[in-house]
Amino acid sequence: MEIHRFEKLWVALALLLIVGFIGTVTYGAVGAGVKMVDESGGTVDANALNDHPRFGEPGTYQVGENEYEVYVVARQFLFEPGTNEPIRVPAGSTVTFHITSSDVIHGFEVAGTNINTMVIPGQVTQITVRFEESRSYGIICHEYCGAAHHTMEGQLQVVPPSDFSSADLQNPAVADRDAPVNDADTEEEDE
Ligand SMILES: [Cu+2]
Repeated sequence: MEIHRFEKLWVALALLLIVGFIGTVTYGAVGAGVKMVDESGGTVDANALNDHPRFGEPGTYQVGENEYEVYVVARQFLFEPGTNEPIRVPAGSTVTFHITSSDVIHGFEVAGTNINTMVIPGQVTQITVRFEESRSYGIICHEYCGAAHHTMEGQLQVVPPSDFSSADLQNPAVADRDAPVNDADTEEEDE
C-alpha cells in the first residue's frame, strides 16, 4: 500500500505530539514532583479549627533538634501566620508545613520554590522541605477565593539559626514530638 509522503509526515507529527504529551505528564509526576493533595496530611473540622491543638494556634512548632512544623490557616484573605506576621524558620532545618483552610479553597505557593499546593477546607496539606540558605520568600494564594483574592499574600523568612529564638516558636513549652497532629475525633462528627 502506498502512503502519501504528506500523510506519513502528519502521522509522524501526531506520534511526536503523543510522545511529547506523555513526556510532560511523566516529567510532572516524577521530575517536578507534582502530586495530588493526598491523605497523608489528615483531615480536620474546618468549622472548629480554634479547638485544634495546633491549628488553634497556628505558627512554628519545634518537634526535633533540627525539625520544625509550621501550621498555617488560610482564610479570606490572609495566611495565619504569613500575612500579618511572617512565617519564620531557621535555615538548615527540616520544615514540615501543615496547611488548611477555614472557609473556601485557597492556594499556597512559596514563590521561587516548588512549594505550591491547593488548600482545601477540612483537608490538611502536608509538605516537608529543607531550606539551606536564609532568605525571604513571598507567599501567594493562587486559587481565586473571593473579591480580595489578589491581596492575599504573605511572607516566609528563612533566618540564620543564630537569629532564630524561642520567641519565633508557638508554645515552645508544649512543643514535643508526640503532640497530636490531627484530632481525628472532630472530623465529620456533627454532619
Ligand atoms: Cu485567593
